[in-house]
Amino acid sequence: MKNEKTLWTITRNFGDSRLMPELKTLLFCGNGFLGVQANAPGSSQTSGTFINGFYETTPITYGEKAYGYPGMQQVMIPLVDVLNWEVSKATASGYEALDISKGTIELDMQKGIRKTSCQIVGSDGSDLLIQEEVLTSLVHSQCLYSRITLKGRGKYRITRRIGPPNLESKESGDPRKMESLQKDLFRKSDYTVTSRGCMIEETTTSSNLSYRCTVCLDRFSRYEGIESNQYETLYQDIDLDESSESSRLLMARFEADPPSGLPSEKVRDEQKNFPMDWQKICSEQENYLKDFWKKADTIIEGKPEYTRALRYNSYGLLQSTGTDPARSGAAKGLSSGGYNGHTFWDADIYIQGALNNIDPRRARTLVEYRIAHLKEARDRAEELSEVGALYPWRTINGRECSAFFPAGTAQFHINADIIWGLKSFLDHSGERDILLKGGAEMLFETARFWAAFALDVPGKGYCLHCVTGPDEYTALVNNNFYTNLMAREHLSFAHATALELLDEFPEWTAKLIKQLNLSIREINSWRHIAHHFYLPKVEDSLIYKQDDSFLEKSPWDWEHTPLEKRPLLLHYHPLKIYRHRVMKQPDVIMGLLLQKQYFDKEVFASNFDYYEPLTSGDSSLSSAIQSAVAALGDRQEQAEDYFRKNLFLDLEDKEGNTDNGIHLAAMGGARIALLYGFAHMEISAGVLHLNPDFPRNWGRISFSLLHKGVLLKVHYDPSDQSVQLTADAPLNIEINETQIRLSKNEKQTVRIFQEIS
Ligand code: IFM
Repeated sequence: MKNEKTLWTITRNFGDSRLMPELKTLLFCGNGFLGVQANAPGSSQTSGTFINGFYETTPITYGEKAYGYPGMQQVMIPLVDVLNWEVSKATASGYEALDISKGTIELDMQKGIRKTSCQIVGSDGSDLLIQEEVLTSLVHSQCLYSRITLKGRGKYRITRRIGPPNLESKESGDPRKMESLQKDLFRKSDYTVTSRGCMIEETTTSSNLSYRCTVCLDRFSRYEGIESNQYETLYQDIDLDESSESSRLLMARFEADPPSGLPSEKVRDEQKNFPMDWQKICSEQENYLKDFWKKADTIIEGKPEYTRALRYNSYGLLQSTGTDPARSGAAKGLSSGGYNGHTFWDADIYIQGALNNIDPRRARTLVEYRIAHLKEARDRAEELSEVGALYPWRTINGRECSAFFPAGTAQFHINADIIWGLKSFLDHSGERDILLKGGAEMLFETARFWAAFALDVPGKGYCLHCVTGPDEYTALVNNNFYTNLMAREHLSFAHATALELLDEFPEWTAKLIKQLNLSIREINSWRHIAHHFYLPKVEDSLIYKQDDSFLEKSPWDWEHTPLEKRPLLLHYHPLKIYRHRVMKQPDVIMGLLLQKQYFDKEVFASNFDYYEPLTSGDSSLSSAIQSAVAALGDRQEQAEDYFRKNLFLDLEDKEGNTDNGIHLAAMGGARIALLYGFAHMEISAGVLHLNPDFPRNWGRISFSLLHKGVLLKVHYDPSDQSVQLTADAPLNIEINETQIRLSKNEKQTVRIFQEIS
C-alpha cells in the first residue's frame, strides 16, 4: 500500500513557468460557486476564474436559419485573474524578479488546498523555498485564497497582478471547446483601490450580469494602480532577515449580482470582517471535507491507484456543484469554459446520479435548478408547437442554446432524464417535500409533453418519431429505445406520483391539478400510454434495437479508418456518420442500466455483447456505462477494463482533451459504475438492495452511502464474498435477496454466493 498521504494528493511537475495545458484544468480548485484553474508563478498564462453560471450572450450566426432555432448563445466567461504573481529579491539597485521556472503542484483532497512549490537558489547562493497555497472555501463559497510563503534569507517582494483574463481562444472547429470570445465582454468595469487591496466591478455587455471581486491582503505594503484596463498591481513585502519563514495572504471575494454603487467606506468596513484567519480557514475546510469523505470515500485494497482516482473523481463533483439552485453542474464543471459552461443531461444522470447518495444537498440543488427553469421549458414547448414543458438540451439560463438541432433539441430524452434525476433523488433521500416545492409541477408538465408527442401506431403501440437518443452518431430516428423506455417510465412515475399526492395531500394536489388545467382522465392516460409504449426489439432475441432502422444500416468501415481520423465527429460529415451502424456512446445499454429493475443478467450480457463492437467510444460518457452494464451482465473483465478507462480519463488525459476541461459526467460515472454496476445497487419499494460482486482480483472494498439520511458503511471481501455492514441509524436493507435489519452502529456480516459462470 502506498503511503496513505499520497493517496489523497494529485501531484505534477511543471517547467519554464508554464503548466502543461491539461494541468490548468486537472488541478483546478472550486467550490460549486467559484472555480479557478491552476496557475504557475511568474507565468503570463492566466488562470481562468469562473463563477458557476455567470455568462455572456452572443448572437448565433446561422447561414440558413429556420423557425425555432435559438438566437443567442450563452457562454460562461472567465473573470478577473487574481492568481498572477511573481517574487523579486531586494538588491542595492531595486527589486530583481526571481526566475521561478520549475516546480511542483499538488492538489490535496483531504485539506482542500492546492500547493505550488518552487525551490530556487537565490543570488547569494542560499536556498529559497517559495510556496503558494490556493483554497476555494467550501464554507465561505464566495472566497478564494492565495497564501504565499517564503522560506530562506533576504528581503523579497511579492507582486500580484490583478488583471483581465487572457482571451486568446481561437476558432477551433471542435464543438467541445469554448466559443472564441470577443474582447468587449464588459460594458462597464470599475476599479477601486482600497486600503487593503482593490475592488473590481464589471457588467457584461449583452447578458447584463454583474459581478464584483473584492481583493483583500493581510499585510499590505503599498499599491500601484496602472492603466484602467489592466486593473491593479499589489505588492507584499517580506523581510526574511528577521525570521526564516513568512507568509502573505490574499483573499478575493466574488459576488454575483452584487448591490451596485457600493461606497468605498462600505467596502473598507466589509473588508474588516472578511474571514482572513488562515488557520481557521484551513481547519474549516478540512472539517468540511472530513464530513464529505465520510460519505464519499471508497477504498480498494491492493489498488491504490484506483483509490486515489476514485477520490479525485468524487472531489471533482464536489468542486463543481454547489448549493445555489441558480447554478447547476456544467459538463466541464468549474475547470474551464469548455462546452461554453453548458449544463446537459450530464447533470441529471451522471453528476446527480453519483451525488444522490454522497451529498443529497448538492443533488437536491441540481433538481431545484431544473425546477427553477420550468417557465423557460414551457416557453420552449410552446415555441416548438408542443404541449407541456420541454427542457433545453444545453443551457445556462434555462433557454435552449443548442444551434445544431439534430444532436441538440431533438434529444427530447432530456425531459425524461431530468425526471429520472428527480425520482432517483427521492428514492435516495426520501425528501418528498421537493414534490410540493415545484417537483410535482415539473413532473406533470414534462409528462404532458410525452403524452402529446407519442403517437399510437396500430400494431405497435405508442411511438416517438423523429428523435435523437443519447448516441449522437445517429439522429432524427423513429423509436429510439432509450427515449421510449425513459419516456415510458416518466409517464408511469408521473401517474403514480399524482395518485400518491392525491392521497397524501388531497387539497394541495387538487389545487395544483386545477391550476395546471389537468384532469384525472389526463393523468390516467399517462398510465395507459406507459402500458402501451413500443420498445423496438429483435424478434425472438434478447436484443433491443437502438431504433427502428439502426440495425439495418451498413457497418462503419473501421478497416479503412486510420487513427488520425478519430474521433469520427471531427473528420466526417454528420450525414456520413448517421447513415452507418456506428455509435458514439451507449444508448440501448444506458437505458437498460437506468431502468435495470425491468431486465435481467442475460439481457444485460446479450445487449452489452451486441453493442460493444459498434460503440466507437468517441464520447467520454461511454466507458462508465459500459463498465456498469458489463458488470451487470457478468462480464467482469470488460467491466474492469472500462472502469479503469473511465477512472483515469482526466488523470491520464486519455482523450487528449483534458485541457478543454475535466469530464464531469465521467467523474460521476465512476461511482455509477461502482454502485449501480459492481455493487448491483437498486432501490425498490423504498428499500435499498445491494448485491456486491466486485472483480475477484481486487482486495477488500470499503465504501459508504447515504440512504434517507442514514450513513451505511459497506466492506466487501471478494476472497470469501462476505459483506460487512454498519449504519449510523436503524436501516432495513436487502443483500442478495436476504433482508437485513441493521440497528444503530451494529455490525453484521453476510456471506453471499454469486454464481460463477
Ligand atoms: O451531454 C454530452 C453528450 O451526451 C455528448 N456530447 C457531450 C455532452 C456534454 O458532455
